[in-house]
Order: sequence, then C-alpha cells, then structure tokens
Amino acid sequence: MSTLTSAPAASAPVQEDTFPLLGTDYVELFVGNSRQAALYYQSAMGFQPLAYAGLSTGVKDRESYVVVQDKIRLVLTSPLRGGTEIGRLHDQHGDTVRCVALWVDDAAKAFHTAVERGAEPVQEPYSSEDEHGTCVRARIQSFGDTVHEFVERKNYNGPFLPGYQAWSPSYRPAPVGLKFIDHMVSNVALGEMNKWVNWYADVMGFKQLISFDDKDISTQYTALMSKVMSNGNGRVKFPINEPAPGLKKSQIDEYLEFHGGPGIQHIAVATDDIVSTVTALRDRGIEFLRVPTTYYDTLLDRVGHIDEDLEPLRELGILVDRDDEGYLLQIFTKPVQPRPTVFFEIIQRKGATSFGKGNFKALFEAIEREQELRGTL
Ligand code: TYF
Ligand code: FE
Repeated sequence: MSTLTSAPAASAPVQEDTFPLLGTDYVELFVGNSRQAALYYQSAMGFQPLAYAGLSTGVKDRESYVVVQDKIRLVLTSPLRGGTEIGRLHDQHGDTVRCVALWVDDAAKAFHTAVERGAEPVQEPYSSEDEHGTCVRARIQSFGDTVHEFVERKNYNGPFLPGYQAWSPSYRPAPVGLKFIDHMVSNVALGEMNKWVNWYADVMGFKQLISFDDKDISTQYTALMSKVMSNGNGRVKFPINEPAPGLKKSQIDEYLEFHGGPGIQHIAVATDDIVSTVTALRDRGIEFLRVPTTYYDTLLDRVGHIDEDLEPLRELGILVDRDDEGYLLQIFTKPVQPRPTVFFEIIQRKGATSFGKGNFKALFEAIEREQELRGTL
C-alpha cells in the first residue's frame, strides 16, 4: 500500500512555549546619582547615550538616563525629591536593580497569564504613546523588591519608550564590545531558592538547566547553592543563589545583609572578544577580582586546548572552564557601588552553555579575600 501522506516524525512532540519571551528589554537600576552613573556607564563601560526622562520632559519625581551597548539597555534612575518610593528603595538597598524588563509580543497577555499562574500584580497593562507610536507595558513582583516589566514595542519605533526623549550628547566614549545580557543572577534568603525556582517554572514556564549544591560551591569557609532557570527559547537565564551553612559568612549572606534583602547579584554580559573587552574596561578604570597566578600554572591541564594565548588571560585575570559542549572565558568585576552587592561578569562562550563550575572554588576564594579586606567574612 502506498500513501501520499508522510509518516509522523519519530521524535517526541516539541513542547509549546507557554510564556514566549523575545529577550531582555532593559534593566533599570535605582542609583544615588543618575547623572554620574550615566557618565560611569559611558566612560568606564562603553555604553552609548540613548534617551532621557526628567524635569525637561515633564517627569516630576525622577530622572532617568538610558544607555545602550549593542543589545544591552540600562536605565539609571534617581529620585528628584525626598519621600519617593525610589528614594525609600534606594535607602534600603543602595544602588540596585529594580526592574528586569522582558520583551514580549503581547504585554497584556503576558501579564494576565502570569497573574493567573500566581504572580503578584504591580502595574496593570497600560498603553502609552508619543509621535513614535504606542507601547504596552505591565509589571509583576518578583524576589525582594525586584519587579518584571513586560514590554510590548511592536507598534513603537522611538529611541526607548514613550515619555523619553532622545539623548545625544557630543561626549561618546567608544564601546568596549559588550553584546547582550547572558544571564542575571539573584541572591535570595536561606531556604527560598526552591520557592523562586518554582515561581519561575510555574509563572513563566522556565525550566531548570542546572543545579549546584553546597558541595559544588564551597570553599573551606563558605558555601552556597544555585539553580539555573531558563525561559523556553534560552534567551533569558536566571541563576538563583541561596546561602548554605558554612564556617564563615558567605558572599550571599554578605549581599543579603548589605542589600537589605534579596535582589540581583550580578549581570553577566557577553562579548565576542574577552581579551580586548577586558583590556578596554581595565584601561578605563574598571576593577576586577583576581585569582592567584598559580591558577594559570595548571589551566591548560584542566581545560585542554584553547584558541587564546595564555599570557593575556593571566595578565588580565580571565578565567576559563570547559563543559561537554565547549569552553567559556569569564571574569568578574568588583562591586560597582559602595555596598558589596551588585557586580558585573564579562563572559565569552565558545560552545559552552554552563556557568563556570570549574572556576567556582578559585572565584569564591577570591571573593573571600575581598570580604576579609572589608572585614565582612
Ligand atoms: O552565574 C554563575 O553561576 C557564575 C558563577 O556568587 C557565580 O557566574 C555564581 C555565584 C556567584 C558568583 C559567580
Ligand atoms: Fe554568572
């Protein structure tokens, strides 16, 4: 018997993504001085000026500068007077990530789906428009005082969002090669990691990629646990850390104490050329954590052949790790504000999809040396 219809594929049915995300839209930080922070992100980190909102655009309670580097948009916001919620949150947390905005095709649908699945609403869907078109946005609550905004911009072609003006100062330091946000890590309280893992799974259909227990992530003194959550298309990845009992105060406990609760710990940004990116960042004054130079004595025994010369990696303090799919190079800045809270990771993936497990021990010992210097270990 012959048939014109083809046989069904033998593979398992592709699971539908029940919460489609197009990517990270922007990250908003509440900072003490948005003007000076904007200059820092331009001068030291190579971001480009994009948009502005404040008194001159009719905003009365805050000033925000938007800076951009390839696909990464940061919004730097400070209050314009006392008694605002921004000021209260900044007093509690110091400079902090307030909003991780997610780019969606339908913000109202994303919001209502999330709330039906148990998310706490913060801002019902609303449209705003200007001469460049219309945006729809909505917000839900996540860990601590962190919120997620859903941003629908398919009918908008302005510089950033309605309410913002293009910001084009003549001062434009060159970019340093930062491309996109690879992942954003949160620190949550002892015993709350699984609650937030389940929240991202239940509310936004995220899947767990990896789990690290306190045996994977421990030094002689401190430990932590971590699970990595990813959205359906892999563009949004959120590792979630919680402290584990140890002999001394772990970096997670230190963060929770100084941040005044859970929040974003690090923003990992991808580059195609980590040696040139980190060289540029260092030349502009960004300070990185260092591991002992003995790390490099046995590096190639651990990771095998890599395309890069060892010497610049050693000189800059760049770490390397390998997994089944390839390798990655990564390095971590020191905290970027007075409190030992938020920092950046620069990462270059060459096939690897993991997070640098082989570097955890050396990295956490380097963090402990910083804690020791601060007197917070
Ligand atoms: O995102 C990660 O998992 C790696 C490793 O406090 C890491 O960047 C994990 C926890 C931490 C610092 C780095
Ligand atoms: Fe990371």
